[in-house]
Amino acid sequence: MDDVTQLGPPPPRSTLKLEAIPDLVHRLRAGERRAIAAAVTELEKLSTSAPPLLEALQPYLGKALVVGFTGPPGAGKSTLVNSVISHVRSQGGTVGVIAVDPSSPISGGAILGDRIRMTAALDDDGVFVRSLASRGYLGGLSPAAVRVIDALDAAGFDLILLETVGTGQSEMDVAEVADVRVVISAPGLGDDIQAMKSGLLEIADILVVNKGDREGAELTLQQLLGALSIRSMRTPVPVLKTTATTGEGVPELVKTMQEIGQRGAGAGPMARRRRRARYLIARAAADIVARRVKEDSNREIDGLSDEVLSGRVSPDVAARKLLSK
Ligand SMILES: Nc1nc2c(ncn2[C@@H]2O[C@H](COP(=O)(O)OP(=O)(O)OP(=O)(O)O)[C@@H](O)[C@H]2O)c(=O)[nH]1
Ligand SMILES: [Mg+2]
Repeated sequence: MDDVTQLGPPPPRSTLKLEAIPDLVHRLRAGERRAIAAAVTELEKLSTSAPPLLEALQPYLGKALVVGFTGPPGAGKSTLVNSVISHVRSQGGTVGVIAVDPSSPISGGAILGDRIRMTAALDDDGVFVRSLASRGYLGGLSPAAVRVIDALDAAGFDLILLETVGTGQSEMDVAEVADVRVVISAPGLGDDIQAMKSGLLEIADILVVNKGDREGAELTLQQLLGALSIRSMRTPVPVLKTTATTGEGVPELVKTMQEIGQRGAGAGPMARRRRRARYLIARAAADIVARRVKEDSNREIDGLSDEVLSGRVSPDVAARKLLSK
């Protein structure tokens, strides 16, 4: 078996000693902020202590509902996250937030952390926010986000929100691991329905038209409903209108998120844990294959390449041959 850790760059050394992991997990489970922050840091950087730490967290996973908030830059995702936090907190629930590549330069949207700070939620033990920059994570951004989800889940947060800009593949990947996917649009984003066509519509469990206070919100809503009816989606996707700045429509959004999270074959703690584990396995497997293919002196790949070049086998068949080894 290939060992993933031997194929890539060496993992960053950790100051967290193996013997200290049980205590860290104990304190994290008790909701101690510093312990949660320390665990998240180890996991996002995939330090040498990350694998044993992840293993120690496994028995405690599956409680949190993971909801992805995806949409074009400037749609109001961070503002909506903020608004959802306020609502869930008012009901006594706790919220963890992972913002992936926050604040695109295009929209000039504030960094999520700043928005939360504005509401003083950072002083609230029921809320934990971590932003992941788009670079600097060993093994990729999405697996880093998945590991951070595990830490927040084990720490007992009821709801984990993942904010991603719905433009790149890694963001779409992150959506894959969410239990519920909320796709957010807004009027006045220019070609917003067009932006929705880049696969976003297909992954949505809930569609939100935010900036409901703006002119054109109703039109955007109608356009989305039109686009949905053309696509004959498997199950009808709820389309909701919100105004993130005032909180209007947010209680309905949260209720719908919870309902969708609780029904269907993909619901329940085991299904949630399995979804994340499957994703990590698929990513690790893809990385192993990609690295093998890139190796310069790989006779097997050279042989297969020659066969593909000569037209004897298709790239697809060559890939299958490679995987069956
Ligand atoms: N009028 C109005 N403005 C809103 C609403 N929601 C968000 N905004 C504003 O829209 C701008 C962008 O909001 P963000 O929450 O940063 O949007 P985002 O989708 O997180 O943006 P990126 O993270 O950059 O992709 C900010 O100026 C918000 O104040 C809303 O419901 N109504
Ligand atoms: Mg944002």
